[in-house]
Amino acid sequence: IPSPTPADKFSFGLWTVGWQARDPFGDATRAPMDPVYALERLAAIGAYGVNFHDDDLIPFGADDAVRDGIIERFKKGLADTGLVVTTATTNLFTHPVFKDGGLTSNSRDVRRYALRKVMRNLDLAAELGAKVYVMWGGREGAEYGAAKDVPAALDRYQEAFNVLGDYVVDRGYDLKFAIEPKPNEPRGDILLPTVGHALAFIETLDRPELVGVNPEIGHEEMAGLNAAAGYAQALWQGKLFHIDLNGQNGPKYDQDLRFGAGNVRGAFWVVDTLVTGGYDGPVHFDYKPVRPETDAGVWVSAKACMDNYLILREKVKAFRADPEVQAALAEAGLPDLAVPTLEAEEGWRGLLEWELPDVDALAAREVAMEKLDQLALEHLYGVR
Ligand code: 3MF
Ligand code: MG
Ligand code: MG
Ligand code: MG
Repeated sequence: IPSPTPADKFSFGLWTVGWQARDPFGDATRAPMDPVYALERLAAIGAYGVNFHDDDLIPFGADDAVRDGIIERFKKGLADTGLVVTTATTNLFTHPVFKDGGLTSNSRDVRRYALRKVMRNLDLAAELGAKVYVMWGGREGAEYGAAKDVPAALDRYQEAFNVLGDYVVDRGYDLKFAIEPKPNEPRGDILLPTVGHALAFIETLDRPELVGVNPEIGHEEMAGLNAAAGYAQALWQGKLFHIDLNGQNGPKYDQDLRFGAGNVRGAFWVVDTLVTGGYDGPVHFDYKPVRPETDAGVWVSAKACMDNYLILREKVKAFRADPEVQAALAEAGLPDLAVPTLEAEEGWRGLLEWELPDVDALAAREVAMEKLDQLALEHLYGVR
């Protein structure tokens, strides 16, 4: 396998490699990670970019002098390592003030405070050159039906995106937003639970062009969905502004396994979708090195995320270039799907002139779908 290089545009959140592995049942197994150490280790394994929640870099409540010192030191780390800040995001989920949500909390003061927290970190994101601002609403939801008025909460969510859109435009920031859907966890049910919900919501905003999606493989699979299909529709709508790649084994808690672990077939089709669809943004991993690992295992897993992407990228390219695959695609009717159903100018009137086909013959037509999928599996299994 080729080694990861910055040209591959791999990026990691500070919260991924820096996760201390605290879970609902157990304390941290790893020490806090110095963000500059993270930059050095990421650069050493061939990463291109980094991203962070405000509180990943600057501890919640730090005073201005501390904050400025941390930012200066981080900037120096970026300059020394050549890493790029690709995106940034806001932590609106850890502090108890956000126990009932941030932008959609029932408390108006919490909502106003949450907006200020986002605005403050948008300033830093712009200063550090991030191009995308991720919005994951982990606490925007509820456990019980009556506890959240969903239409009212969506009104407030919409209001928040409209105000934040005004903010980046008025400030002249070159930033777009990417909504990250997730069905549940930490809330029992989260607003904008899937890519589809988010895409529909975006069209209701004042500036829909400023907002896209950041689908995470595991989050779609938690909802029992085919992640690749979500990425494909987001690309089709021009809304795939960012990606969170990781591994998941079906609908259960958010596993955040390293990319390539978990649903391997799903990962193959995600990479196929990204490569075939021409996605050219950062290839970002949002995963958690498993709790038993020490620092050594953290860096093994980070490198493995990139290696697995490169392995799968080679495999999907070989799959698409294989003459047997191309023949099977033709047999399965894929070229025909690319042809518009009606002739130009034909319209429904022209369609009425069309002589109806032999339906029984059409029903009996050959398809090569089993053959096609077996070819994909053989590429994935490494026997082709
Ligand atoms: C949670 C997530 C988040 C988001 C992040 C935005 C803590 O399941 O996936 O990570 O990715 O908040 O980038
Ligand atoms: Mg996740
Ligand atoms: Mg996560
Ligand atoms: Mg994520």
